[in-house]
Amino acid sequence: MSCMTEYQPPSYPNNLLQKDWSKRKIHYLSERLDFIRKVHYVEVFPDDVWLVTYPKCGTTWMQELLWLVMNDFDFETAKREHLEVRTPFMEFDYAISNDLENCFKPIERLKRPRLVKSHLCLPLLPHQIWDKKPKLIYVARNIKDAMVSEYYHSRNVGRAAGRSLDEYVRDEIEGTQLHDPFLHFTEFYALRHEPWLFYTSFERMKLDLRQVINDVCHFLDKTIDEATMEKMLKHLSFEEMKKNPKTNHVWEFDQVRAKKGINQTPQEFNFVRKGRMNAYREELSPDMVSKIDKWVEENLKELNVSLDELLLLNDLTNK
Ligand code: PPS
Repeated sequence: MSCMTEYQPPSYPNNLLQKDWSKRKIHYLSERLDFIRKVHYVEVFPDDVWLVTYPKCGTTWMQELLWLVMNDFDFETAKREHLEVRTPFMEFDYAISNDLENCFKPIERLKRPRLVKSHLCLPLLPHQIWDKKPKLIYVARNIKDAMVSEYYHSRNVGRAAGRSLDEYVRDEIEGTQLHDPFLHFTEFYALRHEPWLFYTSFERMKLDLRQVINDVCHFLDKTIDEATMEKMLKHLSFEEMKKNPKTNHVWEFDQVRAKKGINQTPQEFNFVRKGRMNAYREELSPDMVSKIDKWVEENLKELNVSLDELLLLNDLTNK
């Protein structure tokens, strides 16, 4: 398992959230501290669009949606080029190359307006995000489904090392720095009414994708006609994305496997895997479900928010 260490960035988003940031524990991979220091100073443009999520919360789904909305619904290019090349994951290049000099080149080379993906929590993002306030989309998901999804992802890159799903999740709960995933969600949730930020959830996308597409178009000042909406709904459907080689992170996984010396693609490999809400119930043992429930409940109680609120399921009329 990767080793996390406590880390303090050079400055905090004091202008966004008023809280005692000195007490906010932040953890990052100990072997990547030089990288995370450099992220703080990454240049951000006012016309950027940033997609930020905790891992396995529906990033890829929203990424494809956003890229299409931002690129005049160019389905042809979307079907021709890998998603992660069209809209890079900021932390990816360094994880593969360990090259501090060039690791931001994939986002620097992008034609503006850029669409950038990141899994970093609010205070670890480039500080120009909170100064320039580019458009930012945040997608939350039930942490239980995200953890199960992460397990299968880890297996694909040789990280789960013979552990069962229950064992993996138990290790995550015990090893995760308490609050980390919850603070990731709650800090963006607290900003959900900011005009430059669009906060949604995997669950909202599952329940009403059409509405989310409409909301995103509105947020990005774009229009969509009914025929294009129908094409979007089909292209973004689970069935289509599952069989689309350009939305299954084939390009990224090939590099990860090459770096780790994994020669074979696992037979069951498919990044777009199950795509369901609450599927964790069928996969985890009842004991493990109650253990996670307790963990979630304790954390959210301290943070004074419910899971339904974080997933925007408490009030389906609330944007
Ligand atoms: S990552 O690696 O953090 O970027 O992963 P991320 O893209 O955030 O999350 C992967 C999960 O999203 C599901 N997915 C979808 N669900 C429904 N419909 C569509 N079109 C879709 N595309 C991706 C994917 O299957 C992963 O969830 P699980 O639960 O593993 O199926």
